[in-house]
Amino acid sequence: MREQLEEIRRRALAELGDGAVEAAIENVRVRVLGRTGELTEIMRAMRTVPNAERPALGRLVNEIKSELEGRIATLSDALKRAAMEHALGAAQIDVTLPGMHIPRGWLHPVTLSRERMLEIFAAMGFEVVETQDVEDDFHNFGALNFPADHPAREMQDTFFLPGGLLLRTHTSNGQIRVMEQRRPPLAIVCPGNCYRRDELSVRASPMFSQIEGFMVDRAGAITMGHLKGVISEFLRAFFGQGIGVRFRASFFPFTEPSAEVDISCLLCAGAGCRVCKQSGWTEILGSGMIHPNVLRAVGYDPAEYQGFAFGMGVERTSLLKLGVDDLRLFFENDLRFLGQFRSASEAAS
Ligand code: 2U9
Repeated sequence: MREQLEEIRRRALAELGDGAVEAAIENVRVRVLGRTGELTEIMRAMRTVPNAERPALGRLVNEIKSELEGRIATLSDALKRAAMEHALGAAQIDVTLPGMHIPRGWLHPVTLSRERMLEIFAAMGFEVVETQDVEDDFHNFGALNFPADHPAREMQDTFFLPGGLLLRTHTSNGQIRVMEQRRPPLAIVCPGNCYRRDELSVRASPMFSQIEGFMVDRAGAITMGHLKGVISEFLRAFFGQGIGVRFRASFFPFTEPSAEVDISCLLCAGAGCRVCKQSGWTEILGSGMIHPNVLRAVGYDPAEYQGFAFGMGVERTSLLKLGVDDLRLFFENDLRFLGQFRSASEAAS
């Protein structure tokens, strides 16, 4: 049996020479060391060996086993290292190649305008609140006193979603939600995207952004005078102290009385030109005292609370401020156009 063991060792070591490939190593491992391998068979046959010889033979089996295991481990490590070196050699990086230029971005002109507008309102004590774009009928229309047959509620004007939801057509939903949750005094501005079924054109876009705001306090504490003061202050801070501001009576379902606000034409300073259609004025926002039905819809008693609200399109306001004559330029993302606002972005950040 001793000779048999030495023969197993000799043959295995011959097969596990320095150049042994993976298949040969695996072959020896299974044939000699495996569960039904040659060494296991010998251990089993040990029962027939006289007691006196058994310990020495057992030691020899163990010695051969660890010798072969050690040799297999050494060869496997060497093979792994060689494979790794080969892979690294194939994927060598040429550190002398020129690097890839990653250009730094800057803020979009509409984002810059929005941030400036919010900054002016924040300086007047308004809090900025953002709410959801997907809304239900009540928060977008019902609570805002839109009659059931109002054209904005038609399929061709609003994007309706399954389950009675819709994409908000203005950010007024945010103001309704704030009023539902909180009690006056409140001074809030709500920026956000709005959606209407318009084709993208010089003047309109199916997605645009608005800033709306409101101020509510005890009845009598907030008047049309406060509305005029806040709006005039905002417009002069945004467009320049020298501009003219005028309020024109108007109608909205959610405000009564309502007023549209014009600024003196930025191009001709009020003298009259093609852009302002010789009127000297450009419409800039809508406003009014919050309708009693809107206050009731959020659980406020109109005899107890009163306030004003206003709304404006951010793209339209930016367009007038920057002297851009086509709304589409804000959505096309042509870097030749956007690049003109790079320094304004860097100055703001
Ligand atoms: C509540 C109560 C009243 C917000 C208002 C306007 C007038 C308005 C338009 C300007 C151009 C939207 O982007 S635009 O098309 N907005 O004319 N918005 S008053 O009134 C509200 C809002 C919320 C609870």
